[in-house]
Amino acid sequence: MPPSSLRVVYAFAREMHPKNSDVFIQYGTAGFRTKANLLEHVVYRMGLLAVIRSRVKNGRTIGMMITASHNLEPDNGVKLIDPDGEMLEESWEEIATRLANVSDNDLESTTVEIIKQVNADMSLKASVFIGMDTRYTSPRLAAAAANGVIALKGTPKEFGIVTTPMLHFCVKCRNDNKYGTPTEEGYYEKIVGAFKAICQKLPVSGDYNPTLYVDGANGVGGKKLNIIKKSLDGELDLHLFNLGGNGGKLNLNCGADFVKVSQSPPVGVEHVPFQRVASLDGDGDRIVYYYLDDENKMNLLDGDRIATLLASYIAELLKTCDATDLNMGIVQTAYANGASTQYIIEQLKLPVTCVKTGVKHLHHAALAYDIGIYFEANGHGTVVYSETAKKTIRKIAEEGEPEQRKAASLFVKFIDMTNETVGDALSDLFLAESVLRARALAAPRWRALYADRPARQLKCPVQDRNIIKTTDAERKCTSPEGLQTRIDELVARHTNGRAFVRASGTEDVVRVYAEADTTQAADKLAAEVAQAVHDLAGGVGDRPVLPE
Ligand code: NG1
Ligand code: ZN
Repeated sequence: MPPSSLRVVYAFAREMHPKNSDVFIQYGTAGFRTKANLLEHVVYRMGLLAVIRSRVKNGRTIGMMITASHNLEPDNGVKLIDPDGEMLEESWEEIATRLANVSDNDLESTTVEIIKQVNADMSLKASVFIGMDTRYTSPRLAAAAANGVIALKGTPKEFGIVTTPMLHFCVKCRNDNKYGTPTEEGYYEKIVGAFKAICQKLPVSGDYNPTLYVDGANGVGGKKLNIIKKSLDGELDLHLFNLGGNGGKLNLNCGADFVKVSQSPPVGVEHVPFQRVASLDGDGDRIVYYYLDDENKMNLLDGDRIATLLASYIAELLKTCDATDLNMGIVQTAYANGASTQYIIEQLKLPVTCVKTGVKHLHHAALAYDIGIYFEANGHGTVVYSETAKKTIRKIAEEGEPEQRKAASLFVKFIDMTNETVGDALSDLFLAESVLRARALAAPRWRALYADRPARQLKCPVQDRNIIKTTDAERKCTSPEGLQTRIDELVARHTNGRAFVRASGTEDVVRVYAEADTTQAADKLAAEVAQAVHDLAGGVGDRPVLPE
């Protein structure tokens, strides 16, 4: 396609999706995310970029998801999905940022430059899958995305309202038909089908109760569970709350992020003592569990707990299959509770890798293992299996001794139930429920596997969060000068203290995390570190901390 035909890129921009804001916007941990009214031109331009990316990948399908995940309703966002269902390759984030910020007048020439820079063959076909969450601003943004795709003569396919992980799954299936069928139904068939097959092999026993309450965060995940519920043949007795009706607001005082950060139960959910509740986030890629005890005390089961639960069960299956030469490890971030890391190393005797925040980092590190389990403490995670691991397990399921065969055939279903492309609240829910069922476990015994260290997370407003630079998987801060020394002094005053700070990739804040041996001490340490950030990193306002 000669550059002259890119005139249409400008025409669409000017007529339909003009850039009407000068606010600089950056492709961060989760793509572009900000107030929805600042995003239309950005999403249109990402439609252009998705087509270029598809052509660079020889016409393989690229995904575009319109969502701001756990953020409140006024926000929205867009992120690109690479052909294997993974997050956009990191080196393209800068290109995305450049394209999003140029003026409408420079859009055509910048597009031409990018096409040259990445060496895209514009004569190839290009395919882009577009999905969106339930926000009222999403349809308009999805239309802008489709226009971007059309402007560069790509083919958009709209999936309507889907969870983020469903779209990742569909992109992967479209490019690799062995993985599954690239539709929402194909997703249910594979993942829910595998869960039902596991239930057939594992009758309910012991303390496991198939009743599960779910907080849907008034987002898309709960809606999809409502569809799935009808096909579960009673294997799971789902009670769904916060499905978006009754005036419930997306992620407001509910959902996985609220539950994890505030360590308190969501509104809108009926509570029965010791009843397991799964709390999803707005776009269905995060899940945490919790229950209230008979004194109404919150007992959280976060991403670290899900990771350790899955890991211990997979390790047992591997042993029974006699396939322990497959190596297995867990990937966490600095936000993982210290007690979980200790439990993995000392009790599960598995290796742990610690990486920077952001699923793309966890995902890549997990691929280094035959079986890599990765979870952020906030409940975003999954399991990835190497081709060798899959082949080995399938072979044992067919040719092994009877005991091995039994374990391996459970394992095969476990693999099918996993959305390996990205953390997926629904797939994780079925994985966790399967393990609880296999182990005949109730939530209190799951929680008794180790005792969390008390922790507190805070956020601090500063003039420019980019002043904070970190190293050692974000556990040490190298800028501004003196901040790390100050943090070290504060931490040293607390028994079992640990604290770190980093700039958020999704919000204009610096995040503070602290752990200590009591809740009071963790709260105190977090507040002290926040004060240090305020003093040394250009805090704005009189208070160092914003409410979560
Ligand atoms: P930021 O805002 O960079 O901390 C948050 C989460 C990440 C990840 C992204 C994407 C925490 C502390 N951070 O990122 O883990 O999930 O959002 O949604 O939970
Ligand atoms: Zn999310």
